[in-house]
Amino acid sequence: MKISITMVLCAVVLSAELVEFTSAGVLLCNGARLDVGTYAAPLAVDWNGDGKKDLIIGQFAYGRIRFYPNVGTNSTPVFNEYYFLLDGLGNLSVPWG
Ligand SMILES: [Ca+2]
Repeated sequence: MKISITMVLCAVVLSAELVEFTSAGVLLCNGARLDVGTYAAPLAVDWNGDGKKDLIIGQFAYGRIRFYPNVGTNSTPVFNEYYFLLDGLGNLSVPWG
């Protein structure tokens, strides 16, 4: 169930030519492998307001939410690193397990 939902989200927000989600938790982005963990739930959105779509990814372990800033462009996205999103109490998380 989680994999199906993840694949739908990815297909809706990203071009299949740019990013491809695999069942092993690996995003292929312009030929680069991005390990986002199993049962990840990616969403592309301009999170930091710079006009380029970033990745927000809910990870299975501990329900933490990763923010991958796009340091490329919208047509050639590049995601080099991620940060965990925080709220006032610590790591922002969603139910997991
Ligand atoms: Ca952005």
